[in-house]
Parts: sequence; C-alpha cells; structure tokens
Amino acid sequence: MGVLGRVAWAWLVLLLLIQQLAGASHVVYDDLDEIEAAAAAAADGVPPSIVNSQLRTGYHFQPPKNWINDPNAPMYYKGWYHLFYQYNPKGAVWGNIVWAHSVSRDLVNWVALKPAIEPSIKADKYGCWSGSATMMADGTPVIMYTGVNRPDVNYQVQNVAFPRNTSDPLLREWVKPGHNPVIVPEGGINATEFRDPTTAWRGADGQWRLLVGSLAERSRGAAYVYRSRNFRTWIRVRRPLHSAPTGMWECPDFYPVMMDGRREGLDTSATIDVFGHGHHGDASNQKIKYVLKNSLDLRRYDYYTVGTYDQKAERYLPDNPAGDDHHLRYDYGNFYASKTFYDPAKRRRILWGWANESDTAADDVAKGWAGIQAIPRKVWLDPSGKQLLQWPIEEIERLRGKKPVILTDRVLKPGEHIEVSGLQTAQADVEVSFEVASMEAAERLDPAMAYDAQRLCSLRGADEKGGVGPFGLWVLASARLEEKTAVFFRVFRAPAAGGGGKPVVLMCTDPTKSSRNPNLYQPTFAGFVDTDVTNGKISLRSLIDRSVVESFGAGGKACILSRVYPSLAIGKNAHLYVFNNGKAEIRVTKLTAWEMKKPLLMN
Ligand code: DQQ
Repeated sequence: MGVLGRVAWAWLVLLLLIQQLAGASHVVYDDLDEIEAAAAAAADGVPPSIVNSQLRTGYHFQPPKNWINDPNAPMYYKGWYHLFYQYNPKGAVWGNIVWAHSVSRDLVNWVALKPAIEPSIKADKYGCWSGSATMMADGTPVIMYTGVNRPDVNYQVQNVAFPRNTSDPLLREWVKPGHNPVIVPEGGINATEFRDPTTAWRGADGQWRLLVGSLAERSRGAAYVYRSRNFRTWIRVRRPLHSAPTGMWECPDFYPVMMDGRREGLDTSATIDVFGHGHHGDASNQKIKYVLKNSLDLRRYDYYTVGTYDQKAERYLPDNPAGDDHHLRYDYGNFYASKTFYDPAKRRRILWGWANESDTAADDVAKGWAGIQAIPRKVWLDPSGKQLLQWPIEEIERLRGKKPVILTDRVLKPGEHIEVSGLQTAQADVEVSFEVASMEAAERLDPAMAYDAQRLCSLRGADEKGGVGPFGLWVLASARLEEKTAVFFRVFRAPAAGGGGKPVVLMCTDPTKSSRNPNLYQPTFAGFVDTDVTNGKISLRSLIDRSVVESFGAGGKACILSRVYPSLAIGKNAHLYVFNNGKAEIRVTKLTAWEMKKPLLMN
C-alpha cells in the first residue's frame, strides 16, 4: 500500500470511528473501492473527477456521446413516438448541428436511427436548426425547420421536408423539395434573428398558420404569423401574433388547452373538431384557452402566458396583463427550448425540454457528452385557468422497482432529518406528502421579493433556518451530508396590505452544497407555488437521476430541474433524507421512494 493508500485508510477508519461515536448507525459503506477513492482524493484535497460514468443519467434521454440541445418535431406516427433533436455528431460542444432521430413505442425506451435532417441543400448548408412537425389533413407529417444558408452571418430561412415513404412508421428518410427555402426574412425582418417555426394549425378558412420567433425593433421578442394553403407559399401577417420587450424569442410554441380542469390535450388545430362551434378558437370560444410559450434568449428560460386567440385579427391576448412581465415558467430551473405535441394515442399534450449541463465546457469535452432531455411531461390547464399543470408521463412509472420504501406518519421536529434507507437513491423516484400543523411561524414576505423567487431562495437557502420550512428532501446526499441537493418549500406570510396575510409558498432547489468539485454552476432555482395551503398540505415529487434532480411541487404547479455533479454522493453512496429546518413541526404523511430501472436507450 502506497502512502496515499495508507492516508486513505487512516481517513476512512477515522471516519467510521466518528460515525460510531455519533451513533449514526444508518451509514452503510458497501462499496469500499469507491469510498477509498473518494477518501484518497479528499486527503489529497482533490475531489474525484467529474468525468465519472456514474454521473451519466440512467433514465433521462441522451445519446451515448456528444452535444445535444433542443427537442425538435416530436410527434406520434403509426404507433411510434418520434423525437428529433439538435445534435453535434462531432463533439461535446455546440456546432455542426444536424437533426438526430430516435423512435419509441412508449416514450421511455428509445432506438436511435440515423440523423433525419442534415445540411444538404443551399438553404441549410450551414446548419439545420430547430423546427416542428405538423400532421396534414391526410395524416402525413411535414417538418418545417430553420436553415442557415450563409457562412459569414447566421442568416436564417425556413425550410420544409416531407417523409420519403409515408408507409414507413419509422419515417427514416426525409426529402427536402427543390423549392426550399419556403420562408425568407423579408419586410424588415432581422435575418439573423428569425427562426424555430412552430407546429402549424389550420384555421376556419382552411389555411395553415405557423409562428416564427424573432426580434423586432426596440428589442421586442416577436412571434410572426405565416399563412399557407400548401406548405409551399407562405404569406406573413403584418403584425406579429404577439410581442413583448424581452429580447429575442426562440422556439415559440402555441397551442390550445381545455378549460374547467379537463386534462385531455387538444390537437393544435382541434377547436372545430372538438366543439363544433365554428368559432375556431376565437375569443368567444369559452371552452378553450391558448398557451403561448417563448424561450427567452437573453434569460435562457421558457416563459409562457395563458390567454385567448382571436383568429380573425390574428392576435393573441394574455389573460393577465402582467403576464408579459413573465412570471410563469414551465420550469424554474434548467429547462429550455421546449416543445409540446399532441399525442392522439392517449389524447394528451406532452412537453419535451432540453436541460444543459452545469459544469464547464472543458468538463463536457472530457466527459464526451453534454445535454439531456427532461422526462416528457403531460401538460394541461389548472382548473383556475391561470397556469398549467405538468406531470411526468405515466409510462415512466414502469421503470419503478417493485419494492418501494414507504414512510408514513413521521414527524419532523425543528432541525430534524430522517434518512430514507433500504434502497439505492442515485436513480430514484420519490413522492412525498407533507402536512404543516400550523402556519403561525411563517416568516413575513418582503414585498420587494414578491416577484423574485430566485433571489429570495438565494438569500434564504436550505440551511437558513426559517419559520414554516425550509422542509423537503435532501437528495444525492453523502453519508455525512458534506454534499446534498436540497429540494424544499418555505412558507411565507404575504404582507397584510395587498396579500391579506395569506400563506405564500416558495419552492426551491438549492444545489450550493451539491458537490465538492470546483467550477460548477450552482444557482439556487425557485418559483412561487400558487397553491392553497390553508389545510397545511403540500406534495413534492423528485425524479433523481445521478446528475439530474427534476422536481414537481404541489402536483405539478411548479417544477424545477437542476443539474448537479456530486463527488461523494455517487452511485451506491448517494443518500436520501427528509428534513425540516424551520420552527414549525412538519409531518411526513407519506413518502414513497422507488429505485428506477434503466430503460433501453439504444442510441
Ligand atoms: N437552438 C437552435 C436554434 C434555437 C436555439 C440552434 C435554442 O434554432 O433558436 O441549435 O436553443
């Protein structure tokens, strides 16, 4: 044994001794090699490398190597789900972008096909950027995507592609007709900020419409409407569907949702088919609302509003006039360039979103991979009509192990935590319902923070003692809690004036202690959860996947995806706890934790 080995063993023995003295009998060191490696590195002052295969996700979608970004043209066709995505076949940083293509029967197990769209014509010679699929009336899918056609500047045009063989359910080959590009930046449009065509929808007049994201004058993000009868000739409507002073709008998405808490999804053109009104989605159609989502290039988050669509005027109007200040996000964490599609097989709308890495580009090159897709989420309108609800697609539950660990009716006194033991939790699904006995201790919400959840959370992280909360989960935690990612709630009391003293729930992910590795981006992420906690009840679900923590608060009212890279809490050494760092007692009514299996990802 070398000097390093002896130091490591001495460190480990000392550690075990301290643990025993402290009576922490829950610590199980079942992988001595890993512990020894970690201990050796710690003794040396160097955390183990981030290039650890155990940090690769187990059940999130990612190819075996290289860079990925935006999901493109998700669709269901003849019994198969299709996912295309932005992919660099040559490395782990953005560049050389093609459309990679994978297919699945169940949105969980995937088979990779060869790239579907690659630079091959003048109109996409320098890049095949994001786009969407539309099902035409005869059931044939068509793809519209952005092509970059000049090397010097990112000059952007919109192209169309059709399947070579519609009887191939795998849609392996795509043909770009010679008349591409079909939309060019004319009439004062900024050619370098003009991209990401949406799924098209058909109006009462039989014409197709789609949106292209852009940047208009005075830094306004804009979604331009283009109309066509045949996917070949497209005419722009002069005024955009909507715009706001936010900077460039990437990857717009626009779709109808049902009101009254109905969870079924709607086809993007479905209003007439569903309700037979003939109003076709105009403001008088009481059963339908519309969602407009934009990916804000400046902030790199996906914001949406709920509103009405007046097709005659070709305008969208958010219900909440403050909506354009962008309070609502699909996800308050790392989630960008998302896209929904209507799944006719299960009559639901599904959301795909990209999560980038939070390490350095040099780490990504060393790892050989970067980027994942979040677990697909079903989306529908909350019964209040004010926001969306999101929930991981039910199919993901098939990956749950047979024997969950269940805790019921456990009280967490101020400052207490309980380990959830008896299963590996590096790759797990955890559902927990909490009950707060009294809101008496809730801290007063500073009005200056009333719209700045993220700042509030960064000032009052998981280790900052509070009144009601912080309480929640420590995931990907090391046995001695040197490393942990906290996913938690904190309940405030709104100022009496204006807020009527009502409880205000903050949901937060705090990864500031998630790793001993340096140079990681570890922002706290947070959102306010518009939920009624007068009965003291609130739920949380976290999908833990080695370097991903994807959480759903209050049944999907707020979601936070975070990327973390533990150096100790890896593989079998990842622990899970429920904790309470507030003054109020918290009851864990029920906690269920499942190990998650690895799906087939034949990429
Ligand atoms: N990614 C694509 C663009 C899009 C951006 C290029 C958003 O089409 O605007 O890879 O991440």
